[in-house]
Amino acid sequence: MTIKTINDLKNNGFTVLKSFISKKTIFDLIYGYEQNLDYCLNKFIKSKPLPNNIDKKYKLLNKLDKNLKSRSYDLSKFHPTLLRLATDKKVEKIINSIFKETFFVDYPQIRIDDNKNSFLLPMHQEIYGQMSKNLLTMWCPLTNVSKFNGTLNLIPGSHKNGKLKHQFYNIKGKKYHGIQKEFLENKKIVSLKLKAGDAVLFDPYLIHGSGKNNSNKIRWTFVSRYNAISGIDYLNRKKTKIRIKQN
Ligand SMILES: O=C(O)CCC(=O)C(=O)O
Ligand SMILES: [Fe+2]
Repeated sequence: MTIKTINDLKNNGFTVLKSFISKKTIFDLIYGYEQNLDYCLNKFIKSKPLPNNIDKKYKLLNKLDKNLKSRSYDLSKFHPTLLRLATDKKVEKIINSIFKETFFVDYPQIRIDDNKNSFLLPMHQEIYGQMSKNLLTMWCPLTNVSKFNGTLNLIPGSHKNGKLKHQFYNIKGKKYHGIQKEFLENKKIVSLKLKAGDAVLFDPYLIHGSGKNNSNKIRWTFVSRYNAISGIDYLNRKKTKIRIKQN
């Protein structure tokens, strides 16, 4: 498995680990978020029962109080279930087998993508804003994903061109860092079709972004980043900030 993983990463810039996350872990992550939503919804709804699934709860909170929905989201990355998965023994083992050196865990998060498509990331390279040039991102769908209901879009092999020029794009009133359009010309974008619990590990220079969700179910995704110590300029250059600048 590790040889295939390493070859895939080298040749394609990403690798898929089938059924990497257990059903129990997925349940715990979603349930942790659901309790966060329940707490917020209970501020508004005292008498009637809450909706019977997490998608409905998220949408209801969004309708009742967008700001509170955003605040509950801000807190979600600190939930123990996310920190536990990000530092899971199995995850640590595979990252160790690739890096073979000390690394740091950063930015565990849950993504929530519904068909409003308000948070789609344009095609980008992960490297900007991270700590190490030797970086791996772990991207795990918690629901089944496809081109139809939104997924990770990527250009296989695109990591081989190294760091490419980015710019800021204004999308739905928000500023997003994305690759300059010229690098996407005549490139074939692949939309990964995966099952809940599969995991993708990818290279910091792989061009990737968000696929649109056209379904009425939310796409729930877990993401975390692993920074190998040898690629961290913060330890080598006095004037360098901890994160690689977005420019
Ligand atoms: O899940 C997605 O839509 C893309 C996630 C991504 O590229 C990121 O979080 O950096
Ligand atoms: Fe990304």
